Amino acid sequence: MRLSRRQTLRLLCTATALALLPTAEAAAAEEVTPYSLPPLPYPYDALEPYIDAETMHLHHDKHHAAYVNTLNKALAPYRQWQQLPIEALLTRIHELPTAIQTTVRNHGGGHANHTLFWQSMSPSGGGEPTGVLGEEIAATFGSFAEFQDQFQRAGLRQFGSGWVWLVLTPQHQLEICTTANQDSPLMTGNRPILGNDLWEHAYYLTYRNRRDQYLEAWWQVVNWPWLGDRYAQMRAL
Ligand code: MN3
Repeated sequence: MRLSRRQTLRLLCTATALALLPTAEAAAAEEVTPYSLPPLPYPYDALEPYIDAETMHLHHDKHHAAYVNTLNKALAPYRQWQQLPIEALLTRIHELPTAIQTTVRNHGGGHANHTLFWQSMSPSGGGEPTGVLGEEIAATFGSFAEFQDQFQRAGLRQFGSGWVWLVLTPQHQLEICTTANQDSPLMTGNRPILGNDLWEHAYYLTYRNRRDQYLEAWWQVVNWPWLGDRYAQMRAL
């Protein structure tokens, strides 16, 4: 069969389009999504009765996932910034293009804060910190009980959504502070050791409006051995 010039051209175009298809698919698959939702280090119901399974599902699978997705989308046109670990991105927030600063503050902050939050809890949590962290908390606040009291009162005082933190300052002092929304202590040069989520989504299903009860109960799931290791790493930086 002899093809007209027009038919040949059409065939070639179709062939070219077909040849391009796999390439386009490959490009889509290669789309860089440098930040990813870490799986929970324990089952969803592992922290009950202190934190209920439904709260954990919504908090991790919906809230945290949304922070990660929005962060990846916002950074898609900024390849050079995508290379940075999330902590470095937050530490250097003021160097970022202004177009993405707010998104990185809110959603990058949300990603980092929640990643630390999941890791700082454990079904076998509770008790008191030992080792260097235990000693430093006692030396700084007078006692572990006094530290807990100050931490809870700071968490209760924070108006609206935010976080209450135990941080290591650039002068290597332990301090309790709060941040609004999803702001990270990294944005002001502090290293977060431990943080509790003061957003209502963290406690409302079980504790309703009683943030004080949530703050009190939360100590039962705090993973002090893991935090002791984290403290050693933060001090070494
Ligand atoms: Mn939260």
